[in-house]
Amino acid sequence: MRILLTGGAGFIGSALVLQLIRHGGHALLNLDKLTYAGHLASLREVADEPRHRFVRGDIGDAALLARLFAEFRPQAVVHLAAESHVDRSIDGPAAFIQTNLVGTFTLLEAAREHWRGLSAAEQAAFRFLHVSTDEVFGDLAPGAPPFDEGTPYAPSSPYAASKAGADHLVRAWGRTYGLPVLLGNCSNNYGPRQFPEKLIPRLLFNALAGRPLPLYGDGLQVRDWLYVEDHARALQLILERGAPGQSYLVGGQNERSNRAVAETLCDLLEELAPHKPAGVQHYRQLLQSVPDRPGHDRRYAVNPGKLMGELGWAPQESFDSGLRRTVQWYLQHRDWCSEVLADHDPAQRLGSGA
Ligand code: NAD
Ligand code: TDX
Repeated sequence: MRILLTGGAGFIGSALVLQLIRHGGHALLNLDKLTYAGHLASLREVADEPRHRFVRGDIGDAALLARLFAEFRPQAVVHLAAESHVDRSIDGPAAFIQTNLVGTFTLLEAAREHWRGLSAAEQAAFRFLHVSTDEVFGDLAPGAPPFDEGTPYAPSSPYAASKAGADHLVRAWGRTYGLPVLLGNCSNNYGPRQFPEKLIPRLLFNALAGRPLPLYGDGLQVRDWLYVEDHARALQLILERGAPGQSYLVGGQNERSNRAVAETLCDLLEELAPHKPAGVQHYRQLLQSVPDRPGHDRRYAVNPGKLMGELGWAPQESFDSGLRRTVQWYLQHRDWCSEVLADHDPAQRLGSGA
């Protein structure tokens, strides 16, 4: 399949590019703006791959999209480009509205225009897969059953609201115009190549540099963690075998409090990075409570039963094995870390924890 993929220089996008190139004969056109969150260093493994072409550009640029659709003639679109960090959405929501809502609308219109020009058989085979989040469902009460495909939307943060709006646009383009759309709503991902603003890489980078490990509020908020390669495998399955018009919840059934995640990570670092920064006896001593995130959701949890039952997906990593692989990856890829941090904040450097 010829796939136009957006956001493929980001964390999940780069994992999906690797997955689609290694498994299946797909050809990819990877459109990414290279914001602070996108890095060509994350695509080094496909740098010489003829089936992968990278284009730097904005999903909100309608003229660029028209040209790319005409040239590449994609048989599918996989849409991951987004502003993805909740804290940034609280500090400055405008970019989230622009990319996640207006950008998704612009991409849908370009895809619809292209799709209208296809033969009936090509139209039926075409797919628009929108990559979304469990955060659209909002705060899950303690003890309540995990989210499923029927859970009503109730987003809390500007980020979550912008993703919820994008989901609604995608469904509307399916229902009103007949575009064959699919949605994947996934829980918190972790793994290699995640920018160190998100919980796990932030704690990891700070621990290796001997800096405090900030836990918002009481640290007892719960997230449902999934290793990023398991998400990439789920997305490939949904793309290749999902039924148009359907959404699929994706999650690893690994509910953990943030404090438990932080403590497990500290214990892994004791084993894998025993030479600690000056003044650090135990990584756990760096844990520090800081003021809570405004509007912070206490719990997310996902029931992936439909994806498992209908498409045969099952995660391959447990939380413990995935976290170990993640820490090992960061310790072995100091070049990636330095490059990404240098792009972002030259004052920050990784410590010599390994
Ligand atoms: P990320 O922030 O690591 O990557 C986003 C990518 O999109 C970057 O490469 C960035 O340069 C690109 N981008 C941003 N604005 C763009 C624009 N206007 N035009 C073109 N490219 C643009 O995000 P991620 O964690 O990889 O998330 C990918 C997708 O998956 C997002 O849609 C996100 O909402 C969703 N998601 C993420 C998680 C998670 O835990 N990280 C969970 C569920 C769903
Ligand atoms: O320093 C921190 N300390 C802390 O306690 C950070 C960065 C986070 N937290 C808490 C907030 C959350 O309860 O950890 C939890 C996870 O935070 P994030 O990594 O910011 O993720 P979250 O807000 O849960 O959103 C993520 O999962 C769903 C992704 O960023 C989204 O893109 C995805 O849609």
